[in-house]
Amino acid sequence: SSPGVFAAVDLGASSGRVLAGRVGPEVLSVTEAHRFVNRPVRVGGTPYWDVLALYGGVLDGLRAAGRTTAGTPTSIGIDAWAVDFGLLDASGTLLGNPVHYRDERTAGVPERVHARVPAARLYAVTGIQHASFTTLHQLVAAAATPQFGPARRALLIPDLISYWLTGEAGTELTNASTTGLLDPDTRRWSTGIMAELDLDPGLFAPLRAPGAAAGTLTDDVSAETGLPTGVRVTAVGSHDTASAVVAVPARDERFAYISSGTWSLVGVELDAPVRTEESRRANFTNELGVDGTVRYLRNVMGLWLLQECMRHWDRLGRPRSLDRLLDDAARVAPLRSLVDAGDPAFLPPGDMPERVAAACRRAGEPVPRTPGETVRCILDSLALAYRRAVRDAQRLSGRTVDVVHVVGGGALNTLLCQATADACGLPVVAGPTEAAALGNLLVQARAAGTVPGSLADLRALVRTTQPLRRYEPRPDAGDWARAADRLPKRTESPA
Ligand code: ADP
Ligand code: LRH
Repeated sequence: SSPGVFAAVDLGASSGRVLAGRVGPEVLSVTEAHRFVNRPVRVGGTPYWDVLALYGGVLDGLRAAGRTTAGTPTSIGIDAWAVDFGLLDASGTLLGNPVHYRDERTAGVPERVHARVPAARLYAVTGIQHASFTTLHQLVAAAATPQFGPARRALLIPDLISYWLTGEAGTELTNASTTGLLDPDTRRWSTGIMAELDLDPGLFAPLRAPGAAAGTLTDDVSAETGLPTGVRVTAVGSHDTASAVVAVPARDERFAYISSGTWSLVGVELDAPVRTEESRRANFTNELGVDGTVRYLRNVMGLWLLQECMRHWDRLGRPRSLDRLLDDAARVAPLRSLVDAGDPAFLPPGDMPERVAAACRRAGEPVPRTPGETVRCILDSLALAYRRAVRDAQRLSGRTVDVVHVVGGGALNTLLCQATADACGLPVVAGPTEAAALGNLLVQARAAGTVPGSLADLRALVRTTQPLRRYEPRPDAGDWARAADRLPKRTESPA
């Protein structure tokens, strides 16, 4: 078959992009049609996603995608960050801006939820990590607000964009798994858990799997973007991490991945969920992947720590470029100061340099005095958290790995990639950077029949067409095992 043309919309927590791609046997050529910032807006103390600005960026991107040399896309796929949703009334109108998962409206909610459904039972049914921000906790918080009265539908972010493009509502499966309300065995809603928490299963649109048809562009969208009305929207792994894992260029199953962006999602790919008590206490999550896979992973705080430091220095009127900060950090002695990069204290927005300093003080670590020292502390602490997650994933799942794949924007951070190889004692293969968009394109292409095959075949296509960089672990790069003992062990999830 000859290559097909597809557009991928990938909305990350820090930026959105639309890529146009030609995909066929031995062909995976992509052009970035449009990139735009994703800047959450704080109103009255609540951080919101500016979802109309994002949708505007999607329309601009689709218009641009139609004009690249790749040709007119026949299908569009949408992926975005997980857990968040918009509420719609009976007429399909959005009821207010989606609230950012970093909002503190869920404070105290997990405790209330666990009083009704114990944490151990939730994990036994859904296999989903304990986190303040899961959709389950957000919905329980939202249900207590007046806005919820007229709400008839909750659409996850990529499903909301898809709805606006096509007029058809659905809930894509990989992202549905992040709600904490899905049973990964049946791949259906856990209506039992929903009933125990007074959540109406009818709030969610019908489930659809990656590869399924999700509608065609409305006349209005066609006029806005200049794309033909016949252009399809295809469900992809609409959870950005699910799409990113599709595009991990692994040769076989013995790999760990780090999907490295605002978050670092660190884990392995399995055929079945692991829901042991040990796994629950280690706060590993079982999110659904494409083709019946399970993404068994831990959320590590990620480059958010660095983004939020940069935002703080900007606010102070002392902006620093990423390149300069990474150069400065490279000159600081390795393993100087370490913090627990999974500490929920780092979750909300705020003065991150001070929060990092405070964590160092608490742990008896040298307190960073300069931006370079702060950034070095963040990168070393992330690498140490990756080491722990890669080791824990293997121990808890029984899967052995011999390589760590780093995908996403963080794959461009050479200092972090080398530290990751050193910390894990394993080779790191870095790239592709736009893994989520590539995984999105590949699943569309397969649904359209322009590339055949299994997940392994799709990965081979990424491996043979995309630039990758390899880092070997250096035996003399510091004592990471001893470093791991410097930090107190935190219990990851509630009893
Ligand atoms: P998200 O999808 O969560 O918005 P991305 O995958 O786009 O995140 O990754 C964004 C991050 O990638 C940035 O915060 C930055 O730390 C890192 N990054 C991007 N470009 C570079 C670069 N040239 N060098 C080092 N790091 C980079
Ligand atoms: C990464 C991501 C991650 C989720 C978080 C909310 O963008 O989707 O997989 O845990 O955002």
